[in-house]
Amino acid sequence: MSILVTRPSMPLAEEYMEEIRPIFESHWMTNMGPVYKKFQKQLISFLQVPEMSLFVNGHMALEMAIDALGLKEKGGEVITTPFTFVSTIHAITRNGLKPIFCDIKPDDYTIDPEKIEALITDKTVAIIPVHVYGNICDVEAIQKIADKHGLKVIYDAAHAFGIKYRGIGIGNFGDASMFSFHATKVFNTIEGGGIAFKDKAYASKLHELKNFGIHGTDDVLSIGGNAKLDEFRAAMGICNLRHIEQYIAARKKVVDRYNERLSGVTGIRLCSLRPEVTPNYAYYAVYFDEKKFGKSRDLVFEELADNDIHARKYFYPAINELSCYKNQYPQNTPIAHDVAAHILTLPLYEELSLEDVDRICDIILG
Ligand code: T4K
Repeated sequence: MSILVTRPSMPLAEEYMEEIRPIFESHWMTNMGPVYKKFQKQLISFLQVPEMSLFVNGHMALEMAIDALGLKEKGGEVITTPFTFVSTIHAITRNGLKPIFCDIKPDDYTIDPEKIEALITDKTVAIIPVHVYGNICDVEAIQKIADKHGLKVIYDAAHAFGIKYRGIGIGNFGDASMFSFHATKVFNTIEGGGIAFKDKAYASKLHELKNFGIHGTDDVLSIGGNAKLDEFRAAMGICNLRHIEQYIAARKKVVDRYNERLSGVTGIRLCSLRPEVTPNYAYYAVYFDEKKFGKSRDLVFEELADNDIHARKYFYPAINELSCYKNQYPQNTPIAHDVAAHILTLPLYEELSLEDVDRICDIILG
């Protein structure tokens, strides 16, 4: 059987059927119904965040989080990272804002706070950092810069579900954090996403934006879209949340075995985990230094593929090399380009056996 980069965690079919049975009785399928509300409450408690608004996917959640902070109206520049999934940057540009690419740190691939201030101009309105692979950004340094310059901070926390920093849910940092609940994530609602935030006034703005701008029964306050999480997906979330500790524990076993086999190998660089972080083991990213290791990232990728094992080059190429963004925005991000050219994310999911991890490592090291 093929080994893909990931395989979604799912509850037993019977458990899901049980959870959706009330929807068949009530015929209430979407528009923030009782299952949505129950799931929202459970998520707020699990993620230890003050408030949450749930969306049809992580991308729409991020797009609307930017809009709800008034940044679309204001216009201007947003400092972000070129080492991310393209969704982060699309969310910025689809709001009419200009992404300004800041380079990343070579050890954990998150935005380098030491390089942010030089990019701030009178047009800068926000910073959108990414907790890439579940590696936590330097949240304190970023907040200090944002406070000094009066900027909003929205974290793309698509990869960071359930992570804590110093015992605090990661969704508490910045003005808002977007979590993705896509099938390929540690936690899924099939498709889905959520915004965690503190400011209660923000809740009604997000609500309007994801529900056509409707307010009450007789008026439409703003030009919103439609990005609501439906009851069936919320039910999947309730089921998966019941098992999340087990999913994360299984992923930890896989990561521990990869670490045993790959750490200390000359020419292989693994992600360094920041101290005081409770991780979620979202991705296993390996940097291959061809000169020292003897094989390039692309050769390892092909050798694995020849054995029906499909790792992924997340995130290659860097965003400012993609056709839709190339040459449009200033770019001085050599570390991001270097990492994008050398990184491979290895298969990692709850059901991946340690025998398969060994087989993957044997091919890599062979
Ligand atoms: N910000 C960041 C930093 C993100 O990484 C993402 C999403 C977002 C924002 C936006 O969040 P969402 O709007 O997606 O909630 C995948 C995912 O579609 C995407 O969610 C994810 N990041 C990105 C990193 O990866 P692809 O194009 O690589 O997906 P795909 O279809 O190739 O699937 C990956 C592997 O998973 C395949 O080998 C097959 C396996 N798979 C996939 C699906 C959908 C399954 O086994 N079952 C499945 O149902 O983008």
